[in-house]
Amino acid sequence: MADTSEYAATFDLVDSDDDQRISAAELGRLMEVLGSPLSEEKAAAAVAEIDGDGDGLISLEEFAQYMNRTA
Ligand SMILES: [Ca+2]
Ligand SMILES: [Ca+2]
Repeated sequence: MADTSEYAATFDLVDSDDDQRISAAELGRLMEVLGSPLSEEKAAAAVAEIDGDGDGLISLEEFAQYMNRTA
């Protein structure tokens, strides 16, 4: 089980509609804010890479696991 508390603040920042899931649209918005906009396809591909259970959305748990993997 990944330590999610470390990533909760970042996750909340990206999750702009507060449904506790990061969608491809929210990820796209984040990258735009960070100055490296993603195409819709790239955002969807990035979500698919992080999405562990295949529901098309990133949960905090999946986000933390991904961050731990890439750290
Ligand atoms: Ca959301
Ligand atoms: Ca998921």
